[in-house]
Amino acid sequence: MSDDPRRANASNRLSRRTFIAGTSSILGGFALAGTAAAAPRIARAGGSIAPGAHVPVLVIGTGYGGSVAALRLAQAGVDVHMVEMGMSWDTPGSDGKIFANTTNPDDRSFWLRTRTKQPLSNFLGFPIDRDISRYTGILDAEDFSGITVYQGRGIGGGSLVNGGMAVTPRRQHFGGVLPSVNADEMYDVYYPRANAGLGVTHVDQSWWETTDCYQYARVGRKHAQRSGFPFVFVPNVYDWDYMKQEAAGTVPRSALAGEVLYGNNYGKKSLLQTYLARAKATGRVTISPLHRVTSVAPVTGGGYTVAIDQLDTTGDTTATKTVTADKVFFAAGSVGTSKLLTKLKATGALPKLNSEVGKGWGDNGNVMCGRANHMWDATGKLQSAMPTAGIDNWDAGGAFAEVAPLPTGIETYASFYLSITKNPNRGQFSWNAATGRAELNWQTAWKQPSIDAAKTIFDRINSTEGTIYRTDLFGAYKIWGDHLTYHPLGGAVLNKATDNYGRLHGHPGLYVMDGSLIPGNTSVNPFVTITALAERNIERIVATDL
Ligand code: FAE
Repeated sequence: MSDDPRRANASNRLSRRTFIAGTSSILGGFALAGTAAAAPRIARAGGSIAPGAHVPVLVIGTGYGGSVAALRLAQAGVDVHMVEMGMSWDTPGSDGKIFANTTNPDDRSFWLRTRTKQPLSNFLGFPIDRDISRYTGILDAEDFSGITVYQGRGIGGGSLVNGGMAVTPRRQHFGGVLPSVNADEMYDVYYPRANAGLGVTHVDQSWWETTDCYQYARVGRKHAQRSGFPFVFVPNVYDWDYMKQEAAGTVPRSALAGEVLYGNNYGKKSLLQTYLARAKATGRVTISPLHRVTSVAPVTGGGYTVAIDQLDTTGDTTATKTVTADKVFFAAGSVGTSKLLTKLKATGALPKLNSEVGKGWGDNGNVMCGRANHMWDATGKLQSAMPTAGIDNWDAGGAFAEVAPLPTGIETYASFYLSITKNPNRGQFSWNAATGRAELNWQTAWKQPSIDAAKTIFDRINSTEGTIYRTDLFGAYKIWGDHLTYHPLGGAVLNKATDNYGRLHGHPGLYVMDGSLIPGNTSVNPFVTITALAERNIERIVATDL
């Protein structure tokens, strides 16, 4: 990065615009209840794919799987076009910032909603959601029966909104995560490659021990260790030098201003600064933002027809395009890819997909909770929005709990956790012809194993500390945030819906590259595993299929 991260980000934005034009945790958000201030508008930059165009490779989605595929294909000399339903997020709003703050969501914050749907819906018992204008904002809170699935929307996918926790599963758990994949290869080659490609590093622990902004995490460590739980540091993709400068007051604040759920204006290395920047540098990758793929069907003689809706920032379709591609990579995320494939199989567009499509979907066992600390155990007014640590009780109790921030700007005397748990329940997508929608059959009651696993940690900590659960964060007297996930996985599971490298059965030239390949759980936060698996699969595909 440049010595001046502000300048580096500005120049990244500029070059990103050219890139697009060339195409012809973690935590809950807080806001005061009421109506949001006048909504900043973001102009979409650049052109887009032309109707009737033919491309060698079309990638659906620009998150982790899609970005890895695009980079490696381009490096192998293949021209790639990426189609992304979200915006390009390259132009500041009227407040001078590209992204809204977590404490003050506006219409940039949510995908096509007229009221925010913050993961933490209440504070001190009061509802905190507010009215906003309908806009193609950055965080989609997509409602299915029994669960709300949070996902990033825009070029960069989930990397725009996530907490940057870059966790490699413990090796002894890998067989349970991806049983058909050679673990030696993953740990010797593809996890290191993914971590390097993503810019993953550890926080400077001597700084962490003293800085105000990680007091909440030190309290989390103290409580974990006093109850005998292993407390582990986890790496992140945030630029730690930038965070130190934020703490010193020499640069504009981002993680220390609570930015995360609705984007980070500085400091976080999203895919825009890593894989997608390198893809751009090849000169072979172009992107159409605000374009949503609606259909993929075989063309007689080879290749595929891809139907695409072009959207405006209210979500209305302004044009419908049909293009052709020799090969199509589904990288629309677990939900996006599962919904598309379920629809395409059921409606006969891709009739040869097998019966595994839509199956094996899980929530990575996500469940949230808060604990009320004693008044002498303050967690701090200033909290970095980037988590750095967790409580690992996976072996004994089936839970890995991220010590998450509550960056409200006030002292809350609360400890907050997102637990990833060993939850065996799996949902399935199916096509509802009457509504014209793909539906997921999840039930909120299926979170009970996650709550039980999380309780193996927090019941004991509460007992040791003489503390209680917070009951004011998810609704009146509700302890568990069991209505949501940040980590959708599965729906087109590796070696079931696809072969062991992501090739969809029945339709040569169609591939799956994203979190839908992973059967429901990764035992830790998922994006490093999604990236490493994509690195493994695309290496094989480049070697044998091109
Ligand atoms: P993803 O990144 O979701 O990319 C899919 C892309 O496809 C998106 O940009 C979509 O807009 C686009 N798309 C979908 N449908 C279509 C369509 N029909 N046409 C065109 N484009 C489409 O997929 N994970 C971690 O490891 N560590 C964390 O700290 C962490 N924190 C998180 C915090 C939040 C609030 C959230 C929401 C997620 C978090 N995650 C975290 C999860 C992580 O971001 C997620 O697993 C990955 O982004 C999934 O990567 P994929 O490539 O599968």
